[in-house]
Amino acid sequence: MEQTFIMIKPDGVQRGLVGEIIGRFEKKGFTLKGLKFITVDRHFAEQHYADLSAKPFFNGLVEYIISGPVTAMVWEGKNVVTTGRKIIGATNPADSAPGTIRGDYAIDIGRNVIHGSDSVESAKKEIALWFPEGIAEWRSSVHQWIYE
Ligand code: YYY
Ligand code: MG
Repeated sequence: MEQTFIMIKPDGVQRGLVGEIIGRFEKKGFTLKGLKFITVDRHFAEQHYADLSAKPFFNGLVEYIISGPVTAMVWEGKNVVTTGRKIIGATNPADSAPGTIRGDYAIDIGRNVIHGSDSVESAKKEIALWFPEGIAEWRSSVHQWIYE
């Protein structure tokens, strides 16, 4: 089954949005497979955002991500990468639809509350980076009530 990497950024943690955000993924029917609450260092944040290292906002982005603890998660389910991105909303909260996490809880692009992998390939890379120890092996007992 497909997996994605979701991270509640330091602003989402500071603003008390962890429970709300986890609830949205849980209620959708996705399965939580990994979760940790950690502050990452500069080198780690630069690795996570390596693809964006040439962008003018890269340094500010790294400063933001290391500014406090984040909630790192692995969620599993059919099409969870694409659907997770829809739940999160557009990168710039000014363009995120109401009902999405960024549309409901964010205003500035540099404080957009949450990260979600943009493809199955980057999800695999990000899960390996953030959860080198591996993730939980379990199957929800409501699986048959979510999938036909
Ligand atoms: O995947 P997503 O988070 O929606 O956007 P990315 O293009 O991967 O950029 C990562 C991160 O960088 C974004 O969530 C906010 C920040 N950022 C920015 O501060 N300014 C931009 N013009 C573009 C992105
Ligand atoms: Mg991205």
